[in-house]
Amino acid sequence: MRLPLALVVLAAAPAIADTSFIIKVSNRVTEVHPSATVEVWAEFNEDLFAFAGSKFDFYSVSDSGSFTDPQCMLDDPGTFPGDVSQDGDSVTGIICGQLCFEPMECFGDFSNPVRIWVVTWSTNDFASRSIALATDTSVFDVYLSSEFHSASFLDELVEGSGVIEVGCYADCTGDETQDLFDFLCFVNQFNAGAQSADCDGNQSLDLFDFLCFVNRFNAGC
Ligand SMILES: [Ca+2]
Ligand SMILES: [Ca+2]
Repeated sequence: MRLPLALVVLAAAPAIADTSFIIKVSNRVTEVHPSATVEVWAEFNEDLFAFAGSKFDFYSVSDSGSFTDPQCMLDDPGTFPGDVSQDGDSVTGIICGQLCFEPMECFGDFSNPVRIWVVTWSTNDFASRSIALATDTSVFDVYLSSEFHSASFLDELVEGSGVIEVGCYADCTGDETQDLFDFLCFVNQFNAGAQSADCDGNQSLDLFDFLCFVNRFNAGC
């Protein structure tokens, strides 16, 4: 049986990736690791050439921590890392982009997804909670081809969302109880080489981190 042409074309079409912001959080925030690095990545349809630029605001739903040191990771003189609000809960007016004009050389980062912005979030309140993160975007442009024609993809953009987990270090599972599963959680992180397993904060993972975790567990949350 022959399929109608339209169906054949549909079946052969490649999957279209989301045009979206992705938010990555480096670690759970605890008294041992009181800050986390938060990254915003831009992802777009793989048929397109490169990320061109964006203007957005960045929010957390919390008044118990704050952002510092925002940085646009794209190396272009037209970029602006944003203004941290007085309460530290948001960064507004972020502009990150990479400009290319023919016939100039273009020295942009043409990765997809591409890391475009980084900020540090920290607190001195380690009560167990989840901090919601979100982008609010007014410009999102992508280069269509290597000839550097860009177009807005704001209508297709999926805004970024993420979560910072905060809690007591010894409650590794974050369920607000201390039990055997917290030891298993720590061992898993240790075996995975996670920064969060560096209990004594000396930038290496060894037996002393186990002893440190046992001490913190015994001290309680
Ligand atoms: Ca627990
Ligand atoms: Ca260590």
